[in-house]
Amino acid sequence: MCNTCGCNVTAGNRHLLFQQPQKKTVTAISVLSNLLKHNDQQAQLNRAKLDAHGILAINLMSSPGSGKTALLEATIQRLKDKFRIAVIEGDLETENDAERIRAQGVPAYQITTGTACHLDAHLTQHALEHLNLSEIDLLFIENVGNLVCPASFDLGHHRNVTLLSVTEGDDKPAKYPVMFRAADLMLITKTDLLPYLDDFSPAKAERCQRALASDVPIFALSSRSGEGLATWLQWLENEVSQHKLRVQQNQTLQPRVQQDGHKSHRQPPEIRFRPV
Ligand SMILES: Nc1nc2c(ncn2[C@@H]2O[C@H](COP(=O)(O)OP(=O)(O)O)[C@@H](O)[C@H]2O)c(=O)[nH]1
Ligand SMILES: [Mg+2]
Repeated sequence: MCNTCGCNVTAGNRHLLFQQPQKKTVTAISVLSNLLKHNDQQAQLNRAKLDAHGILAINLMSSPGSGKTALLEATIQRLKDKFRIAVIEGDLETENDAERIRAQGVPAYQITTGTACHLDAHLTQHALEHLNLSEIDLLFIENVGNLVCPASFDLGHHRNVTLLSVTEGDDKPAKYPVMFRAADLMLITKTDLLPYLDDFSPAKAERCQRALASDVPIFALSSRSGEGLATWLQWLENEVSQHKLRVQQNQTLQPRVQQDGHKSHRQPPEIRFRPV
């Protein structure tokens, strides 16, 4: 998990490490925990900025290749005349996904994290500076493909959407509970492939999600065939209008960030030394 492996240090927050007090008692874990605190503060600032512009921000999380960018392409094609959409893309390298989004005629900013396996609030802040916020209603943030770390970082967004494609196996919510517990909405994607996969059961995927005490909506869809997209688009439209009302009433919405995610993972086995 981020606080022990050190992956919560990114290009966006590395400078904060050098502002930490240099006491002898400072441990790697306390320094990394402080970074998480700084992340939360930056996330609150990001959310306040988005709210001031009436923007709803949705964080898409999943394994690499489960169809996040394809879903964004299909969504933009269908909603871009209704809402002003923009996208922040996160990958370790390349501008590929941002180019795919720009080809749909909406602005996109690509974050390349280098080695970091997730986005954080500082990287998001930097990306927000490259977008014209007064011309956006709906901002998607496509997180780095990873089923663990992205769930633990508040970016300043409002909703988490977690994708599970049918080629990944229906037990993923059981194996990666931290990620799936963070979901405000779960999407089962690539359903056009179901006829070729005899071992993926959407009902079992749903049971695994519900076993996490999660009562969030679950939609199944295919960006390729368009099947099931209408329900997702309707959910988005409701979310945008609810957020506009919230902002008018000076309220906001926090996503289900799993900061203490490591506590939900099994503890590593105790190390014992053989007697010599
Ligand atoms: N058959 C099928 N393939 C899909 C679908 N959505 C995405 N893909 C393919 O899955 C691969 C990864 O998709 P991409 O959107 O780049 O995934 P990301 O890494 O999560 O952004 C690409 O080859 C897509 O064409 C779908 O609904 N059906
Ligand atoms: Mg992508």
